[in-house]
Amino acid sequence: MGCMQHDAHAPFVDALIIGAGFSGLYQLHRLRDELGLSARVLEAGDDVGGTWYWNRYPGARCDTESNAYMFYFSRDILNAWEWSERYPQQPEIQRYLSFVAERLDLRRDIQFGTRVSQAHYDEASQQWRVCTEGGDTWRCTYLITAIGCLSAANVPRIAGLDDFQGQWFHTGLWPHEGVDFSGKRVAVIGTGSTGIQAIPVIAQQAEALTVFQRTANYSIPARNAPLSAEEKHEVRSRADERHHIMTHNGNGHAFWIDKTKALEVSDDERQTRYQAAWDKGGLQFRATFHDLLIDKAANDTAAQFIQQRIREVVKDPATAEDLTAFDHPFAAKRPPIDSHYFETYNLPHVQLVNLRKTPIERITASGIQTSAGLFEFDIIVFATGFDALTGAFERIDFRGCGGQRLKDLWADGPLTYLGLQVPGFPNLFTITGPGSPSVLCNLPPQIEQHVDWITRCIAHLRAHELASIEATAEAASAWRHEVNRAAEVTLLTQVPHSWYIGANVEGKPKAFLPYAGGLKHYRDTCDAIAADGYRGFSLRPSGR
Ligand code: N01
Repeated sequence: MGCMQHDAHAPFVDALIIGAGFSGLYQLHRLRDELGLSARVLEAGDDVGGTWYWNRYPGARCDTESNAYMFYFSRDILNAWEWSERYPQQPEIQRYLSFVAERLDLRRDIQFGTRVSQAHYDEASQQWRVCTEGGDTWRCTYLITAIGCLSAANVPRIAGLDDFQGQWFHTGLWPHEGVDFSGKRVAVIGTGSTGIQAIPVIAQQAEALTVFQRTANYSIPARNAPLSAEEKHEVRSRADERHHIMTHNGNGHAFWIDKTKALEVSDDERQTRYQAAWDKGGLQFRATFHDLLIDKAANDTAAQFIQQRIREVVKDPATAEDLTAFDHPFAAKRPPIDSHYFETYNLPHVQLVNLRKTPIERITASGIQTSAGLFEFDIIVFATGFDALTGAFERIDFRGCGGQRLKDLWADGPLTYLGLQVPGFPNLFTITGPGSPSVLCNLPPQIEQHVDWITRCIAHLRAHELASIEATAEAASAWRHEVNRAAEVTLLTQVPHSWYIGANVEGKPKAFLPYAGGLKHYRDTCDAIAADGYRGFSLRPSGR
């Protein structure tokens, strides 16, 4: 409880924002510079960036194309920035966010090196009291989480890790000074988007690299390249057109999903279309046909195409077999894109261990013991993902009305209304929270939508002299039902071990976490609810 007891003189701001990534920066700007509120960001890292501050692993790069991975709320800011490559690398995104922070003079209201540990709602004062690990207390009217969807690193509890005499790292908490792999025997555990980005880069340095794969993963070539002068010009000249697509399709990317169904064209036509998408590269591959994520038979055609391409690349037949032993539909888990990932397995110093055949038994002082024997390493890299969407909330002791713990309320899975608010937690807003499109979407446009909605909501409260807004329990329960319904019509639920349902973290309740109904439909729903007098929320006057 500590800091909560001595808060009579704790500083007060209208709005406190936790996190200084894309979400926190834009939210600070809108509340401070447009609504004129006093606002402060508390950020655990020593700089802006959020996800991109922590994820500095080798090869860290965004899978969204740079022209869609940026803010669109200000054409001045958009026009003043220039990306160098088709997909931005981590340091460039960090520079971009720093540029935005400078341009909007945000840094003066961000407190770095400050990790929030507790946030309790005080019903008498209708204020939030927020404590930090350093022992500071703040009071605020509105508390906004901008803590990211994939920010709580998941290091699997493998027996013996403490015995390991070498070094180990999780990709999401990468040392700022970097890691020198030269002359080292390196293990990478995990072949999700992160592992697939990191493995080819680590292979360039390491003396020997062993990849431990549990689930064979699809990946599409990224075909990254520097942007030409014409492409750089187009980022600006076609911004309106691109933004229209990003906000009117389901996934927030700057491409439309083809309206054709996979099985309504001839085999030749289908192959030609897949090949063109493969050659173009990128996440757009899954937009080749309209029904890839809803019809298993359609999806199978994409899966087979990808399997054939991988088998053409990987020379060792046993390795190719292990890499393509898919057990889930294509893109039912977030599909990675890669730069020479499969080619990496043709290098003589790189080997693959299929954990489905020979599972890890334990980690020892010198390496990883599998059922096939001991592999010795100097460095183990965990590319094992995140406690997604709810993990970052679990790490803060949130308590709402009547002292209710968020942890308890979410014991069977998150309960939110629109992924924006939680019943019993007045004036707590959760940017890209569970139950919003979040990770099923390109995040910057989803973040802009959430921040815009929250800002309008707070403006509404102030204009009508309302003290608080809170999701009703009924609305949250109905929304949970809608989140499940939207997922069930897709193939996304056909992956038993997906992090979309929390299955990657031991003990985590199984519940579908993001909203799969698409960003456009979601935004229309949020807007209609606001226009309808904030249907499903209770709005309370001051001093209720
Ligand atoms: O994590 P993941 P990630 N023993 O959970 C394996 C975003 N992202 O960091 O599939 C052995 O996808 C696990 O195996 P399995 C993006 O949204 C974005 O790669 O569970 N293996 C899997 O192979 C992405 O989807 C960018 O069987 C274990 C891997 O570790 C999300 O982050 C770049 C294990 C984890 O894959 C997460 O991606 C990178 C164990 N005990 C990431 N536990 C952009 O470009 C887990 N694994 C924006």
